Amino acid sequence: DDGGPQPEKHCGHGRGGMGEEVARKEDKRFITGRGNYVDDIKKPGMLHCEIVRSPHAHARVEEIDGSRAMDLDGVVAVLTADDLLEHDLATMPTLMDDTQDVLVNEKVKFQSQEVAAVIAEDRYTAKDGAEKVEVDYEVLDPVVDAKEALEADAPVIREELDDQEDNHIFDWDTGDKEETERVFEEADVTVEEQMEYQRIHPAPIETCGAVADWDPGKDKMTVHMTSQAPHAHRTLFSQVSGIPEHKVRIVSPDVGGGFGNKVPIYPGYVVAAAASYVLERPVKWIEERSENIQTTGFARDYDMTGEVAATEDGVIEGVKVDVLANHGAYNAAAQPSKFPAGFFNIFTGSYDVEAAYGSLTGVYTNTAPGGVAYRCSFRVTEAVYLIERMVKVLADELDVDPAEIRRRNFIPSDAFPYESATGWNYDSGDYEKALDKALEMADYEHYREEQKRRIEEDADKLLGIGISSFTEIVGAGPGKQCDIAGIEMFDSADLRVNPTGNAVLRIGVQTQGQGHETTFAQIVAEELGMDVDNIVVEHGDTDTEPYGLGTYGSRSTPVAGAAAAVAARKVRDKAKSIAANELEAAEEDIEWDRESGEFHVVGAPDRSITITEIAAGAYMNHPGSEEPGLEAVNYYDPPEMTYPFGSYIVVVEVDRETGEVDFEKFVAVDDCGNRINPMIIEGQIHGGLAQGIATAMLEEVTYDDNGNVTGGDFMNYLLPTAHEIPEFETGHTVTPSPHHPIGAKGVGESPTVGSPPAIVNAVVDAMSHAGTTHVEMPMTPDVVWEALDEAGLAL
Ligand code: PCD
Repeated sequence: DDGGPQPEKHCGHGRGGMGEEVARKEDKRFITGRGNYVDDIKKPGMLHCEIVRSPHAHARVEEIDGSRAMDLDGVVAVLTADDLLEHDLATMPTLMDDTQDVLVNEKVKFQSQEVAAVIAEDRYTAKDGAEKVEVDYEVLDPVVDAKEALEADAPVIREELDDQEDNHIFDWDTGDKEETERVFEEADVTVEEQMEYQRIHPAPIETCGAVADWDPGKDKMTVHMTSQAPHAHRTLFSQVSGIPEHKVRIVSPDVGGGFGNKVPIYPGYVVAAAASYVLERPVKWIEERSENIQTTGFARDYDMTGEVAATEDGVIEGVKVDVLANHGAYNAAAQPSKFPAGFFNIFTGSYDVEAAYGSLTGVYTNTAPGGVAYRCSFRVTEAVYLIERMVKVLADELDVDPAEIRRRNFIPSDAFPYESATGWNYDSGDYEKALDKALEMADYEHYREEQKRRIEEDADKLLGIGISSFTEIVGAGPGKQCDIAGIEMFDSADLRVNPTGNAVLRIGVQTQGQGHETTFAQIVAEELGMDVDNIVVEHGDTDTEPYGLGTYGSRSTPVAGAAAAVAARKVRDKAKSIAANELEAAEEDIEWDRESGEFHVVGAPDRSITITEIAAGAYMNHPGSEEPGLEAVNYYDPPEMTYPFGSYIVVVEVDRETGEVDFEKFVAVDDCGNRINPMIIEGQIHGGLAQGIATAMLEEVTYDDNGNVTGGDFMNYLLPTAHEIPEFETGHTVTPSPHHPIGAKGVGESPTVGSPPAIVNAVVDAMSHAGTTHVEMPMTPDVVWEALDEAGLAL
């Protein structure tokens, strides 16, 4: 082998391989209105499903009367838990081994929970019908706050579970407690800060939905659904329904954003499938916006306390964290089953820390279930926020520049592969290089001067500079470490080259807008010397694609991307023997040249042959020593995860009169190893930064004491618009992953993971001269003004 593509040297063989800014193949259909989303699917005889939801957060269901709904012309059925019980479908497993009601059996546990379903000839009638379903409730006291849920007199939410006498779900810890305590006792300095990562919601443009179609002629269930993990969903569907897996087909067509929201299975999908099975007609269920925000997987909701022990020079020796995690009414977090706190373990970040200890308690509350990885590799976002905030807290305590304190603590670039204090193996990194680049791009020294000047002049607008030098962990597996409901987290690619020299690549992951139809074709183009236009990428249909675990945790490039490269290399190997046959040379004498993409005889570059000619040979003149055809499959179990990183620098102006925050400068330097498509990466960074700004400045799902969702629609759950988003200046460094076949790491999540602490650090930095150590997200003007007021800075 030629050792794979080299960093940044592979640009421009001109065939659309690694490093080329190939225009997105999928955009032609998206921008001409030819996308095919679940709600675009219409089937003959299709019925519509509307879900009746509880107005109460905690209540016993006494009686459900669907008769007035049934009287409506066009209503075909009203389904309740009793109907589902007949088919053993009243409950479903969550991804964390809990059991959730599909339709409420006895007790409602959060507001807007699914109580009944109305099936009708059209959507309007279904909705009218849902309003006519009468439900008698015995209203119970709810508890929505995680701390209150643990108090002795709190109502017990999950009393139906054996041995469940309170709202406590689990305790988890990691690291070396004694050693960490020792380090803290002996340290020169310790700092502590409590901070909340508020409940937020992925809120993709397209809400969740499904079209379920039971075919009694074939005994086959086809479900078109908004799925980030079609194969895993097929297996779970089969297990829950009892329909054999080869008679279940899940199709995830075009998906309008996932962001972790479409990893779990929700009751609506199951109801649609059950209704289709019972009524023997296709049934469509499409969520409304508020249903999506109020009931489907939320993210974060961690109440965290961080502590750091350091020398007086600011060398970090120990990190301690303690978390209270609100999981909602069911434990339905979407993460590898062996990690109840996801990848929160990566809380020592980019720093070489001697001792670390983390503990976490998960609790039930009367709120929607969740804990999905919203643009986050399973809770690493919370961990990154905590450590990057704590580094700033320490820097202020010691009066050391926040850039300088990071430099003193970075894991040195020659220390990789590096094992962290909590036992994780970082593959590669060069943190100082990324920070230096960001500092230069941000004109850091200039803004520090300007900041001083404004303080001295008692200016109305303060300046704050925030840094985040984050490390992420993406690309789950390995399978032995990471599984979903027991299925190991590998991924797959199946590459078939046609006689005329073009190819179809089928992959186990699903795209929700990331551009896989382009980037995965680029991987094959690079590895086979084929033109990118000659490769079509298919995904999202379990009847034709190889089994894969889905797209989340930025795992597509690290895992399925590796599978695509390996499959292409297998094809290349076989191509050599065909080339030998065609060129009448010995196979050992055939060499593949990455630059030209051609196969030639060693020492005779003019005796060469292209992949197109080889494809013809494979079908029209195959060597007797080989099977005809030219294809390969690879199931890739990664040896490790990949650890992308970056440094973000945010400069903000804080208005002392209004509490308003303006972005002056926003610099993002990312390192995702070898880059497949720089333009797509740039788009990923922009989108992710917008979501990071949303988290830091605007978004929060809130509840009142009665359990009413008060942040459950776009009037109250504030998404940023173009108006709130500043210009971004992006840069990159390239530190390849040593274990990935093409040296790539994931990148899609980095900006959302890395940016909130940079933004909060910037706002805190504007006030730290007056003693402010923390400001809670979302930093709306009133929150910022309060902080200014407390520091004596408000005007
Ligand atoms: N890349 C390149 N290069 C490199 C890396 C990467 O080029 N080195 C590219 C790829 O290929 C793609 C992208 O970029 O295309 C991304 O990638 P990644 O990182 O691997 O990732 P993925 O797996 O593919 O995806 C996932 C992600 C996530 S996770 C999220 S959230 C988000 C992101 O992605 N989502 C979304 N992004 C996006 N975009 C869009 N448009 N949409 C969406 O939805 Mo989770 O966990 O689920 O929460």
